[in-house]
Amino acid sequence: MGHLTTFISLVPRMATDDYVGFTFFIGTMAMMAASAFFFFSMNDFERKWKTSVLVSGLITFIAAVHYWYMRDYWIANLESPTFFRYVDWILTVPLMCVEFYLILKVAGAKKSLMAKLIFLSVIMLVTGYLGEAVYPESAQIWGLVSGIAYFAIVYEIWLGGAAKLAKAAGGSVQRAHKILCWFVLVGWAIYPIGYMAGTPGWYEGIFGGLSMDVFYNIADAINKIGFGLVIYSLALQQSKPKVA
Ligand SMILES: *C/C=C(C)/C=C/C=C(C)/C=C/C1=C(C)CCCC1(C)C
Repeated sequence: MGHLTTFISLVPRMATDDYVGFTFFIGTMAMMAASAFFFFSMNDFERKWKTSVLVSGLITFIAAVHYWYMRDYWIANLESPTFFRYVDWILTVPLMCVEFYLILKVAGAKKSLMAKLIFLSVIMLVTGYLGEAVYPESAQIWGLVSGIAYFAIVYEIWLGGAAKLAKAAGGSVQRAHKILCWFVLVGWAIYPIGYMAGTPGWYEGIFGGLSMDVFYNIADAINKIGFGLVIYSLALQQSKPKVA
């Protein structure tokens, strides 16, 4: 009996109102399932689109691995896994920038567009990390700098060079680009809300004490899986149907 009790106590106890833990578990499973879906479907497409769908799968796979760690970290410490969170983002967000480049290549997108978006995303994430983890007393200033980099990304894809390329590409590429733009404008805007819910500042308390990680987890599921599905359906439209 003694042995049995020891064994049982190794299984973590989860509170039924632990929404952070709940969304970490769901998030892990969703990212794993999405990765399997993208990886297994990738060979249905022509070479060019295969790469795009592969990148969709890499984004959700990298997230799945980090969610696995974050889930464990949360269970063990009931504390925000900030380190794993940002390692995940610093890998996956630049890959999302790569997706913009890959779909706009048909209209002649240059590597410099990709480099610009990646550069802005790194500024956005590094300053966000500094505000969240290193200098929380000046979280508002770091958050502001991060927000400016975020708006520069939004500008580039909605109105800047990427927008012009999307227009030149026309058809289903232009439509997919537009949907990705909406993801960045609306879906990505959930992150600064999570940041405000979890860092000190004038905005403290306006999010009703909802946990930062709940915002981040919901946003990740929407953005990573949704983004991937937009790419998947574009690849589907662009590939000739396979002869049965
Ligand atoms: C898959 C992960 C994604 C798409 C993560 C995106 C993260 C952001 C858009 C974060 C933005 C932030 C701000 C705009 C200001 C406050 C600090 C951040 C890093 C939360």
